[in-house]
Order: sequence, then C-alpha cells, then structure tokens
Amino acid sequence: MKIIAADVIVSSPDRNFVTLKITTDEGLTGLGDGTLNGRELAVASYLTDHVVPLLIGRDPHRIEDTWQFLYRSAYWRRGPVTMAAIAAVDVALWDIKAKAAGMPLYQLLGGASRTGIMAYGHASGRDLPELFDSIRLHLDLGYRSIRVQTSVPGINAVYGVAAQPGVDGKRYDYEPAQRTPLPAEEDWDTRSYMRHLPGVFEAVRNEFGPELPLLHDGHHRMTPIQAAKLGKALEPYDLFWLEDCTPAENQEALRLVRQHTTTPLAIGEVFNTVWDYQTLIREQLIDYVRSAVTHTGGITAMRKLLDFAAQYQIKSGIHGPTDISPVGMAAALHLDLAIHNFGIQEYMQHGALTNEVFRQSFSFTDGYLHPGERPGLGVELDEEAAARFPYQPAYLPFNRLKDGTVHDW
Ligand code: EZ4
Ligand code: CO
Repeated sequence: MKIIAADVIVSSPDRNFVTLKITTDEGLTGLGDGTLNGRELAVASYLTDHVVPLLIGRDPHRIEDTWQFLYRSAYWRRGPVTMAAIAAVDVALWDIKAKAAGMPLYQLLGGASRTGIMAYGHASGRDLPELFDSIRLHLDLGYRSIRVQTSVPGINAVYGVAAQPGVDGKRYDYEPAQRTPLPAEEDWDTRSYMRHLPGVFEAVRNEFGPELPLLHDGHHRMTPIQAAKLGKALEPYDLFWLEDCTPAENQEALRLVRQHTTTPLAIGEVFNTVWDYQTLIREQLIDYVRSAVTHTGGITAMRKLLDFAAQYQIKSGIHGPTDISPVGMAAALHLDLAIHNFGIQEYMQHGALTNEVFRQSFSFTDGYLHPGERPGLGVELDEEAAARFPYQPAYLPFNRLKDGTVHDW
C-alpha cells in the first residue's frame, strides 16, 4: 500500500479544528487531529508545507518508521506545533492500519482491558447554588465523576467557569477560546483563590456526599509552596486529583509539593513528549499523566509514555477538552480501552455543528465511554460540511494580576 494524498482540512464549526486526511492507493483513508488551540494555522502550515510532501509514496503500514523519520529528520525536536503535526500523521496511519485489518483500533493495541472508560465532566458555578445546579446537570447527563471549578470573590473572570451553565440550550460547559481579534484579558489573585476554594469543596462534599469523585484544575497558577498548601487544605475533601497545580516546566518543583500533601496530582496537558515527564514519573511526583494524544505525537508516543508511567503505578488521565477534535478524542478512547494503567478520561461534549462535520461512533452510557466497534477510529469527516465552516481567528485568554503583571492563565 502507498500513500497517494494527504490533505489538511481546517474547519471551524463550533471552534477551529485541524484535521489531516491521508489517502492510500487502495482507497483506504485515515484521519488525524492536529488541533492546537489558538495556534491552529501553525500546525496546518507545518503539515501542508513540510510534512505532506514527505508522505506521498510512503507505505502507510510503517507507523513507527514514519514517526521516527518525522521526529528525527526535522532535526528541531519537540514543541507543541511539531508534536501535534506528528500526532496527526500517526493517528491517521493507525486509522488506516486498523481499517485494513477490519478491526477497531483498540484491538490492534492489545484489545480491551475494560468494558468502559470512566469519564469526568466539567461542572462550574459563580456561586454555590449555580455550582450545585451544574453538578446535578452533569449527574443527569450521566457523568459519575465531576471536575469542580468556581468563581472567586474579588476576581472578575476565572478559567473554567461557564457563563451560562445549563440554560437555554447554550453550552453547559466552558469553552475558553474566544473568536476575538486579541486575547481576552482576565484577572487573577492567588491568595483570594486559595482562601475561597476549600470552603467550596467542603460545601460540595456536604451536599453530594463522600462517594462522588471530585477533581479540580489549578491551571498552572500556583508556586510550589502555594500548591503544597492548597493540596494540604483540600485533603479533607478527598479529591480524585488536583491538576496542573504549578506550571511544571520545572519538574523539580513537584518534589516540594509532594513532600507536603497526599492529594493526588495530575499534570501534563501542555507537555508534548516523554521527556517533559522524566523526573515526574521516575521520582513518582505525580499520579496521573494529562497529555493529549493530539499534542504528544499520537498513539505511538502516548503508548510509550503511559507504559513508562505504568512502571511507577502512575495512571492515564488523557486530556479531552473540546479543543481536541472528535478524531483526537476517538484516538484517546481506543488507547484508554487498551492500556492497563487507565485512570480516567476527560470528556467535554462537542457541539452540534462539530458533530455535523465529524460523524462519531463512540457511546457514553452511565458515565462510561466506549469507542465502538467500527474498523479504525470510527470517525468520519464530512468534507462538505467542513467547508461550510471556514477558519475563524480565536485566542485563549490571558491573566493579569491587580498591578498589571502578566500571570499564568
Ligand atoms: O484550558 O484545553 O483540563 N482542561 C483544561 C482545558 C484547557 C484547554 C486549553 O485549550 O485545562 O480546558
Ligand atoms: Co487542565
């Protein structure tokens, strides 16, 4: 088999997505996701201008060789743009291989290790009644694990808080990228946040009881000692995890956090290779790996990363916001089903327009996802629908402190 075409499709139904479609001389096609929120066109160009010409004529079955070729022949290694582009190719090739085998992809990864994939959803509120409503809405949607994000008195706009939770048919969850010509400016104060958050978790536990798995995302905003203090303060509320408590480019920072708290730690949605985790995994400084298949070099690289993590009883918590396309989500679900050290899967539901462009075949029943039994990833791209939604510039917001200093968002 030979690759005869590779097309990059940028479409913006509910938001921007970068999709790679690889076509073979035998008529099989494969899809890969290269969406990098707010920097989509950089990946599209990397693929169109620098990768697609290298793919024509290659044997699509040689996935490992193609991965190594793209990674090493560029000379310039790592980085979100490069690794998203490699991921798009890698996932498209796995889609083709599984279609050629006539099997759902998870079968080629070793088969199912479980019957369903536990998912968590995003609840949020500006105050406790709104937060409780949002948690109830998510329980009604079938979620059995819930991420809790809250507004903070004195801060105007906080990451993760949906403006209109569950009303009038609008999105019930949080979509951070905004179709604005400039990034939106939000504000932040770590001391107010740290004072407010434990009381919110206490109230949620009192309302919903001790069993419900609760998660929280710190979104890289604390210093190590602040993160240690927050982790300790949240211990009575038995979190499933505290995510991205520090920026963690400095992996050693997590040593300090770890010495002070038994709250489980999850990190890595902005990482893109196993090297970003080397100290974190070897020294057992985290409990969950948060990378997205889409941003970490695809199935091939994620499998190696998660196998490394497994040696230390560290589990998966694959990134699954709406800025991962249905193609990237499907790749995550096949991997989740196959690996032994599965932890939990983030699942924000895509909007109606996105589902018009991407025909998905996964299921979500009683809180558990399953990728389905179609050969390959199980996702089809409707290119005519995709063409109806051209690219629209959109940016993630950023934070400034009260004195104007730029802060992690
Ligand atoms: O802010 O994917 O845990 N989930 C997250 C996400 C990220 C977005 C950024 O594009 O932190 O909501
Ligand atoms: Co996060």
